[in-house]
Amino acid sequence: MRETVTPTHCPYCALQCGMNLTPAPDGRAVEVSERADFPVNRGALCGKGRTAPAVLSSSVRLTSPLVRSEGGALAPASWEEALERVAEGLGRTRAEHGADAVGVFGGGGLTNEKAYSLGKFARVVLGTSQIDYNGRFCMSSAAAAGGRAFGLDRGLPFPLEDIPRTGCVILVGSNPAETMPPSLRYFTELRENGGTLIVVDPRRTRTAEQADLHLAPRPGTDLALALGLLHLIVAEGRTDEAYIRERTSGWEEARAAAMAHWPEYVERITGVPVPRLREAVRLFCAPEAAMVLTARGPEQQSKGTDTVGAWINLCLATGRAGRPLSGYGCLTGQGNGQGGREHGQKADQLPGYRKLTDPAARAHVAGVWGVDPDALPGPGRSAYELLDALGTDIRALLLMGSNPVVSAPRAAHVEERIRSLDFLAVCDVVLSETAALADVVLPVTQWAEETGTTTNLEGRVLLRRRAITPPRGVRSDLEVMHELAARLGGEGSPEKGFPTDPEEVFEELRRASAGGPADYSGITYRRLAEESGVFWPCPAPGDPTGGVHPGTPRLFLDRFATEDGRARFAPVSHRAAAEEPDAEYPVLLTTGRVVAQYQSGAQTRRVDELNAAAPGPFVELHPRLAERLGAAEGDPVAVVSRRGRAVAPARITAAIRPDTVFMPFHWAGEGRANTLTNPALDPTSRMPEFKVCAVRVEAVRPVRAARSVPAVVRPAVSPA
Ligand SMILES: Nc1nc2c(c(=O)[nH]1)N[C@H]1C(S)=C(S)[C@@H](COP(=O)(O)OP(=O)(O)OC[C@H]3O[C@@H](n4cnc5c(=O)[nH]c(N)nc54)[C@H](O)[C@@H]3O)O[C@H]1N2
Ligand SMILES: Nc1nc2c(c(=O)[nH]1)N[C@H]1C(S)=C(S)[C@@H](COP(=O)(O)OP(=O)(O)OC[C@H]3O[C@@H](n4cnc5c(=O)[nH]c(N)nc54)[C@H](O)[C@@H]3O)O[C@H]1N2
Ligand code: SF4
Ligand SMILES: [Mo]
Repeated sequence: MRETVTPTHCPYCALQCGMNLTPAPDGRAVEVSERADFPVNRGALCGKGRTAPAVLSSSVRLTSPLVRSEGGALAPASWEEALERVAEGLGRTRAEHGADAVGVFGGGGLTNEKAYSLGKFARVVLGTSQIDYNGRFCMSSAAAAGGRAFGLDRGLPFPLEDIPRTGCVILVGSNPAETMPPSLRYFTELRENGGTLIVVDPRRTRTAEQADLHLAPRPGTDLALALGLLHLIVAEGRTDEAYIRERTSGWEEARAAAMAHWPEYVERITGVPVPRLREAVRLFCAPEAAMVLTARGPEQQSKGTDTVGAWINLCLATGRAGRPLSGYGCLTGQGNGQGGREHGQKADQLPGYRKLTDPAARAHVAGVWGVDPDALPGPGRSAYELLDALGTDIRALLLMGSNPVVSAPRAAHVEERIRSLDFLAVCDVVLSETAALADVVLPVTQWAEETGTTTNLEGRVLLRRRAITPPRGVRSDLEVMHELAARLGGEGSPEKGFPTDPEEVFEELRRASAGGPADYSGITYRRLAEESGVFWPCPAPGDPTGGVHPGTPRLFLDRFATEDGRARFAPVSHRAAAEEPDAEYPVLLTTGRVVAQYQSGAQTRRVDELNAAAPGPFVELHPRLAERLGAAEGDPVAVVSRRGRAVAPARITAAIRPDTVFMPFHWAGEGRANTLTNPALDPTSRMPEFKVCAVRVEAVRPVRAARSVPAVVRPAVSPA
C-alpha cells in the first residue's frame, strides 16, 4: 500500500476534473481531495466526482466473472471458463454466419487506449465491420457539422479559459449547471467581465436562470431559430463581408436560405417572440468577439447536423470563427467523449480520426497493425442500426462501456433485440441492466485502479493514473482483449498486438494517429505526467533533434482545415421534427439529465448520497398542463408515445413550456424515458431524435379531471 497522493481525473463527464486520490489504510478505498493546480476545474468538483470512490467498493460491483448456466441463471465462474465461453460464443457465430454476424459496441467513457484497442480488435481479430459506440448517441451531429464546416472536428476549438474573455456566448441546448457544474464559473466570469450569456432551452434551467437572455423554443425547432437570427443579421446589415469573402465559401446559398425564414414565420415555428430574436442578435453582434456553444439539445435531433450547421452559419456570417476569443464549439459529454470519437470504435473510422474509406488511411493503419490493408473491413452500421439488427443480421455481440437497455432510443425494442441474440458478452464494473442479459459478464477494473488517457471537451489529452490496487477477481478491458485475441486469433495468434500495458498501447496509438487529423504522435505519458494535458493535434517533431510540439490549444486562427482553407456555410432550411404533435399525441417530450445521476445510472445509482439527491425518474410539466390532467405534485403520470408507456411522479414547474414535458433518462423500469423516445435518425450523423417526440400525458391516479390533454397547446412562451 502506498501512502502517496495520486493526481488524476474524475471517471465521469467530459470536463475531466482534476482530483487527488489518497488510498485509505486498507489500500482499496480512496479519498478524494482538491487538486487546485489543474486549470479546468481548479479544485472544484460536483457531487458525482466527489462520491466516485463509492463505486470502487467491492460491495456494489462485480468481482467475479459470471456465466449463464444451462438453467438460465448467471453464476460465478473462473476467468478461464468465462474467457473460453466468450471466445467460443463469438468464434462460433463467426464460423457459422460470417464475421459481420459478430457485433461490437463500445463507449465514450473508455480511455483512448481501450477505444483504440477495441476498434483494432473488431477489425483485426474478429474481422467485422459491425462496430459502433454510444458516442453516436452523444455528439455525432456536432462532429458531422463541424467536420463539414471547418474540415476538422474538435469539440471546442479553444480552451475553456477563453470563455470569460469573449463578449457574448450563446449556449444552445446545454445545461452545464447540472451537467458540468464546475464549468459554470467560466460563464459567471464572462458576465462579471461585462460579457453576456444567452441560453436557448425549452426549459428555464438553472443555467438559463443565469442568462441575460433566455430563449425557450419548442423542442426540435433550433434550426428555424438559428435561420431566423441569421435573417435578422443580414436584414440589419450586421454581416462581416470582408471575412465572408476572405475566409468562407457557400455564403450566397446559405444567405438565400436564411432570407426565406422571416422572423414572424420563425416565431410561429419556435414560439420565440420576434423582439427576443432581435435582442439576441443585438447582444451577439455588439461585441468584437462572440461564441456559439451547442450541446445535446440541438444535436440530438433527426436534423441535428443541419441544426448545428445553422448555428455555425451565424458565427461565419459575423466573422466569429477562427479568430481570437470567437468561434463555434460543441460541449462533448462523456469522460472521453472526444478521444473516444477519434481512435476507431466508430463504424466509419480508423485511429487518428482517419476515415475507413480512405485508401491512404487504410494503408497507414494496416502498416502499424501489421496486416494487409485489403483485409480491413469497410464501414459498418451506426449504433441504433446495429442494435436494431441484433438477433437477425448480427447474432453475437461484445459490449464494453455502455448500457443500451436504459440509454438507447426505443429501448423496449432494443432490449427485445438484445434478448434475441445467440450470444452476448458484456465487460462492466457493475451488473448493469444490459449486463444482466448477457451470457457472460466480465468484471473489469475502473478509473482509479488503472492508468490510461482521456481527451476532454477542449481536446486536451490527460493522464488518468492508477491510485489503488483493484479488488481480486477483476481484470482490465485491455487484458480481456489480449486474452480473447489469443483465443480467437488461431494461427499466428495476434495477441501480441494487444498489449495489456496501457502505455504500450498508447505508444502504438501515437504511431497509428501520426499524420492524421487527430495527431497524438508528439504526446507521451511522460509529458502528460508533467503538464496539465496536451491539446491535439500534437505531431512528433520532424527531425530527431527538434523540440517538442507545444500542442494546439486554439485551432483555425490562420486557416480552416478544409482543402482551400475556407470555412463552408451550410445551405440549410427548416424542417419539422420526425414526429409532430397531433390529436392523439398532443404534447412534446424532451429528455436529458439531472445533476446527481450519470447517464444510464449504472454507476451513480449505486451511490447512496446521489440517490438521496435524485431518487428516481419524474415527469416535469407546466402547471397548466398539470391542471388539465388533474395531477398534483408527486402524483404518478403516464407518458405514452407510439413506442410505449412510462410512468413517473409529476414534478410541476412553470420553468417548462406548457406544450412540453421533460423526463431524465437515468432510470430503468417503469419510469424509463427511452421506452418513449423516437429512433428517427439524422441522415448524415445517424443520431437518434432523443430530444423530441410526440406523447400523450395521462393522470394515473388520482383522476381529478380529463384523462388526457385534448388539443395541441401552443403558447407564445416567454418565461424570461
Ligand atoms: N449530471 C450529469 N452530467 C452529465 C451527464 C449525466 O448523465 N449526468 N452526462 C454527460 C454527457 S455524456 C453528456 S452528452 C452531457 C450532456 O449535457 P447537456 O447537453 O447539458 O445535457 P442534456 O440534459 O441532455 O440537455 C441539455 C438541455 O437541452 C435542453 N433541450 C431539450 N430539447 C431541446 C431542444 O429541442 N432544443 C434546445 N435548444 N434545447 C433542448 C434540455 O431541456 C436540457 O436542459 O452531460 C455530461 N454530464
Ligand atoms: N432519452 C435520452 N437518452 C439518451 C440521452 C439523452 O439525452 N436522452 N443521451 C445519450 C448520450 S449523450 C449518451 S453519452 C448515452 C450514454 O448512455 P450509456 O452508453 O448507457 O452510458 P453509461 O450509463 O455511462 O454506460 C456505461 C457503462 O459502462 C460501464 N463502464 C464504466 N467504465 C467502464 C470501463 O472502463 N470499462 C467497461 N467495460 N465498462 C465501463 C458502466 O458501469 C456502465 O454500465 O445515452 C444516450 N441516451
Ligand atoms: S463535472 Fe464532470 S468531471 Fe467534474 S466532478 Fe462532476 S462529473 Fe466529474
Ligand atoms: Mo453523451
